[in-house]
Amino acid sequence: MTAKPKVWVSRPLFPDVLARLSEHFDVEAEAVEHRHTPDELKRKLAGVDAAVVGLADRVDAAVLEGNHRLKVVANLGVGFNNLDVDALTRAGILASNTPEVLTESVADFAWALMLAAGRRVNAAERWLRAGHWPGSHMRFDDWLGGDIHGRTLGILGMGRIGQGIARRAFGFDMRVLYHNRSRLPETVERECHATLVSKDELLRQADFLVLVLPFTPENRHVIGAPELARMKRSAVLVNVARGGIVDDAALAVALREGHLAAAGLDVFEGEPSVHPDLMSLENVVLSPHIASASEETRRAMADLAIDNVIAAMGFGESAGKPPTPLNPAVMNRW
Ligand code: 8YV
Repeated sequence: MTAKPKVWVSRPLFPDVLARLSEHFDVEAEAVEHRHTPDELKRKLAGVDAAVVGLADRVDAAVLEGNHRLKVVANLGVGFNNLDVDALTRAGILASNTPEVLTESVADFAWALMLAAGRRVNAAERWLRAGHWPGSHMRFDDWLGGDIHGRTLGILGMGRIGQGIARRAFGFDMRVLYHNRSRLPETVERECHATLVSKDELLRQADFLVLVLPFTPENRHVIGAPELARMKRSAVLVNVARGGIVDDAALAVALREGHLAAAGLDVFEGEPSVHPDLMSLENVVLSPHIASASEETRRAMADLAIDNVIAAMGFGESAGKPPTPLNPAVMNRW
């Protein structure tokens, strides 16, 4: 009997998903979350035919150097700024990501951050849990947030997730503005009740500004001190995209000095570390990059990642046809 091809899974996954992978592969799955150094990653990838990786694994030319065995790298995420797709393509390695399956859950979570930051849910809960309510003589005008309904929602980056966030705004009777590289088809604009404006206009008019851009070198610090200065002092900023899109130090200054009312952040520059100034502010809601973390969605992401591995490696019903490849043409060279 010929040996099964080998797959390395860089982070713990659902056991039943791993079991499905084991039907075709010899699977080595990390049992605990661990950030691999480039050297560790290089060693792990050197001994396998396919890998399932996460955003903490930076797969670049240096890591791939001298690797003549690896065929597939499946990313557990729609964003793939951790993959150097050009380097993977040059090496003849198929890359895949997990689009679509997480769109609605991330849109839900953007709303969770908007609502929590806008209405000060987390700060109020911290105060209550600390036992301050009894005997506090809470005033009628304590804990005031800003309304969400009837306000202007601005979306920077109007891909699938941005559109999901926009569609939800209808129920809150909000006006929706967006800025994007290109204008959406009119039918989609109508469905989202969204109007294209310049970035400057978006910054000036948004009461809630939600960032859903992919992380590219051009998008680094798209929101920094100059942009924050153009926003309303009553505005709330929400980031469910990537940390480097916002200058976290500048954001902390704006929040502390009242140039911005509040923020809701799921992603951070240099995560899992979070800028200490953000950690100490009351008017920011912080979550550890969990926008896609619903039971259904994380399962769908894991399933999709391994479907790519199984199909690309020539197994299962879709053999030879991975569902969400980033560089499918490499397969013609196999
Ligand atoms: C993460 C994400 O992949 O899909 C993305 O781009 O950022 C997330 O869904 C997820 O948190 C796993 O780390």
